[in-house]
Amino acid sequence: MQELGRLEDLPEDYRAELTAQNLVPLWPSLRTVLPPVKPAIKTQPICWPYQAMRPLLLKAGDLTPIEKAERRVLVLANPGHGLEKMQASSTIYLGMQLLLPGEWAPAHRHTPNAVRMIVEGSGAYTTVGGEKCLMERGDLILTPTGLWHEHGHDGDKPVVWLDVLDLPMIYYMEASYVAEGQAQTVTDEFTDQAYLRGGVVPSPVFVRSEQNFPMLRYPWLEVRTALEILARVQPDMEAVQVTYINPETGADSLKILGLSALMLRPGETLSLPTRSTAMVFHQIEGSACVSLQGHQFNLSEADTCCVPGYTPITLKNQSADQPAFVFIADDAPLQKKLGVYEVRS
Ligand code: GTQ
Repeated sequence: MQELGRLEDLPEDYRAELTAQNLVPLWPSLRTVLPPVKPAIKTQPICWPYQAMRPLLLKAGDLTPIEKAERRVLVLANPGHGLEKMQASSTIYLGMQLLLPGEWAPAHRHTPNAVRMIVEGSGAYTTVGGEKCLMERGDLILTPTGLWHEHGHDGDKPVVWLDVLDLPMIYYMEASYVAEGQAQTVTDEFTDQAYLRGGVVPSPVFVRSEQNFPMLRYPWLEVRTALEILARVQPDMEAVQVTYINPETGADSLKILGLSALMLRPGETLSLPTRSTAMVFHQIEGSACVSLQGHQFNLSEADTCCVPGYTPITLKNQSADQPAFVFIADDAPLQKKLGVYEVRS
């Protein structure tokens, strides 16, 4: 590639004149904003082992009452972006949230979309748009843009979940804000049950609901069963993986974040092609080894890691006789809508 003129090649008085007019010459920075072949990537491969995080999160429970936190969260920040940016990748935010028995995280709604992957404990619930969603290990609960949500806990042990938000994306768009609200009246519970059988959806006789988000809770036991059946009935499948979708439309459940669950069969090694999206892996059950150029993360249950895009990734089940289950989040729906999603062989 042709070497381009540098800033220093320009006379100082000319540069000063440009600056005074809020003008910038493109060519000294052209190769920075349009690097050859592959983007410049800030997202570093990082792992957050749960057993290292957990005592610090519980300590936050001692140090900061819920009233002083609103959401008691330790953010899984990628140093490649700068910790203060609170980003796991360019578009994805990750946080570990703690709710203690009897605590209540008050209702609010915001423009970023959130999902929760329940990590530990039981008896907590989150109410999203009037629907009370129970939180059990491995459940995935959506909190789409604009819906009121609050978290409560009737159990007797701490509850912890992983928050995945498209906050960095919405913040970058200068569209991120929150509104405070009143405690919601619960109008629905268990509506996810209406969609649990694949291939059929409810057909209302008079009006079809225009609801964008018909399913808010994806119970882990059902998803796990779907994966086990898939492994049995389609033994030649290259990956035993299911996508969390909107059951009314078949599209991704959210517009920016892509969400899926992967089962690694006992002893299985799965090589993923090089993709343009960064990815987050969270170990739901079993243990898996995530490897990429120069890095290897051994994920035990409840561990979380992120890997950059444009890098081939290999996942290996560490056990020869037990399946391993991994939750995966990326921004493929966003990249596909924008036309920049790529798979390279
Ligand atoms: O639970 O509503 O990790 O508003 C960050 C922002 C969680 C939440 C986060 C939030 C929430």
